[in-house]
Amino acid sequence: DSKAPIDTDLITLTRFIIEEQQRLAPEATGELSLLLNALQYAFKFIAHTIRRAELVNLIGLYGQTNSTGDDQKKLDVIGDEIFINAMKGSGNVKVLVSEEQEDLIIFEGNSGNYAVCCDPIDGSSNLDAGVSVGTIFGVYKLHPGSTGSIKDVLRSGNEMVAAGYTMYGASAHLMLTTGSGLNGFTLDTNLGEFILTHPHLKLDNSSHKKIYSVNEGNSHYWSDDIKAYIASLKQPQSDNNDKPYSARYIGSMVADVHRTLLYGGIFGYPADSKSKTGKLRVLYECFPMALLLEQAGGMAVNDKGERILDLTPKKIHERSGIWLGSRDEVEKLLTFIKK
Ligand code: AHM
Ligand code: MG
Repeated sequence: DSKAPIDTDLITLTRFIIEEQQRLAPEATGELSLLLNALQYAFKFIAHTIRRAELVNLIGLYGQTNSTGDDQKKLDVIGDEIFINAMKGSGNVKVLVSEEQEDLIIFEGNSGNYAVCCDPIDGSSNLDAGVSVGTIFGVYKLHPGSTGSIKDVLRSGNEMVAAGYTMYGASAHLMLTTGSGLNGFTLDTNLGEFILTHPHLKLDNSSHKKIYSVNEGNSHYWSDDIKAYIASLKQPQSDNNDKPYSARYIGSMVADVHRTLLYGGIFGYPADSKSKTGKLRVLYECFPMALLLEQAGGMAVNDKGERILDLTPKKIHERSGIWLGSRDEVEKLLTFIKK
């Protein structure tokens, strides 16, 4: 056998992007490919910075609060700067929404045709404990003739042209969709390349134990429907070897969604009587994750059971309740909330 003992024909993210463009949109300008390249640079930079954080004293609070009143971490600020500079430097991005910036940013010097919405470091309350965090992003093409305005991002989730997240865990994992399926990449730190490791990822409904993922500390404030739904999951299940569901909640959306993509189950952060609009943000948390889940064959809905991607936010930092997971799990939830 002349085959080398290692794979010498790796599909890097750059190769994947070029091949996918040739396959799906040979007439495209390549602008989106360049933008995805700038995104992967930001992910590598953030991954590297998080790895070094404890050593170079980046852990802890920055001493300010961000637009939504959270305490900002030093790494939140640095991640935000890395992301903004990468998008500005790409030349392809005209409009940027960041969780860490109250107002949207318009790069006047860029002639690009894209708008990006991002949470540079999601789950940052977990950072000091070394738990996985991530960067979430959604990409839109500017409206025809637009030179960059808020209207380029306040639009239906269906209009996203790309979305994904990078989870900074034991390895850095990038999950990406440009609307034709979901593909997963793992950062090889020695090569400095994201390598395709999870091609055409689909949610598996069958092979794993049943999992629900929600901050149950909020259950006192939940609606009766949600209380009844979660209570039902704690009963032995005939389709789960007569066992109840397992509870798994990391408190870092990227990590909870990543597990849901790989193991199945359902993740939720519903609105409740205390947080009446929910916690997670539509543009850079709910929309990208909803698109990834749908591309993997799953579903994502809000508290009313409406499809997340059909929503149109009115403000850039708008929040929504969200439930996402495999199709059968979300459909079970719908029987409780659509009564
Ligand atoms: P952040 O963007 O300020 O980090 O907050 C979002 C995070 C999500 O990653 C996670 O799903 C959620 O907040 C956890 O909230 P809670 O601690 O209320 O369970
Ligand atoms: Mg955040």
